[in-house]
Amino acid sequence: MLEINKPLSDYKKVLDELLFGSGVVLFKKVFDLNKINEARDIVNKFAENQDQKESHFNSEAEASGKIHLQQRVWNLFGKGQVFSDLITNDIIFNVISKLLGTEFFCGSYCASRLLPGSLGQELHLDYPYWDFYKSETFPIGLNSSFAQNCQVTIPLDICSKESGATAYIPGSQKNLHYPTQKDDLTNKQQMIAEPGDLVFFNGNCWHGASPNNSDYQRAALLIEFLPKYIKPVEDLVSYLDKDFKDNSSDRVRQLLGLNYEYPKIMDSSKKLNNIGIGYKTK
Ligand SMILES: O=C(O)CCC(=O)C(=O)O
Ligand SMILES: [Fe+2]
Repeated sequence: MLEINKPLSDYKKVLDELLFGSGVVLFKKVFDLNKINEARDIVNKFAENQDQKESHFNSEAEASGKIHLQQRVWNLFGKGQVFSDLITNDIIFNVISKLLGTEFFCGSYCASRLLPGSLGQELHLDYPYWDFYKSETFPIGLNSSFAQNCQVTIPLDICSKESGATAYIPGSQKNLHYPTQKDDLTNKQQMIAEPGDLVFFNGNCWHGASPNNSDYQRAALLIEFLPKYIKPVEDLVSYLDKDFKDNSSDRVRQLLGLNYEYPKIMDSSKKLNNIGIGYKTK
């Protein structure tokens, strides 16, 4: 992990680290702690008052009855102005503009809160999509020769070895494939960081929440950034009525993207654990 402690004018080494190095870059002391604490209070309030929300790669936690210790707060843009303030930070815009092009989008903005005793996730990648283990559903020849996405983590609590800082396998983004128990996972590191810091990582890099063995919570904001070309040119779906959608063939539904559940309002999902191959529970 490359650590940056002072303001940068040249981002080349950051881009190189994300693409060809460890895949992870940490910027120290970026955010005002008042803003971070404001975001933390809102995240905690939602996490404590809402039903358990959809989470991912948590088959181990689900199988052992501990999934309620791995909480999500989704759709953060609508949950307080502070979330717009944090995500529009200059360093974020500088790095992502260079990596993905200046007209990039946000594809997901949520919080991941690990309570003491939570088990963590199976190692996975977030992009080209988190179900990349269904390899037959992706294009032949897909590789990691260019940046397809970038993930950002903004710690709201101390992300330490004990409290479940996100684990990652340095350099795993370079040879694009979904990790399984057959891969060498011995060089596992963690994205150790504190409130106020800002972490970038390549979405092709294998990673996952670690167990929280501390006696305090570990919450972090998780952001997915995407290049603008992921948007279809024509909105083919809004124009069609329910009758057409209900009565169209499976192939037509596939062509309209109706057989794939994204983009979806995660806040309304009734699933508790979605996605993942569950190799820890097999
Ligand atoms: O909470 C974390 O440490 C990581 C979460 C993550 O990678 C995910 O849900 O895709
Ligand atoms: Fe992830």
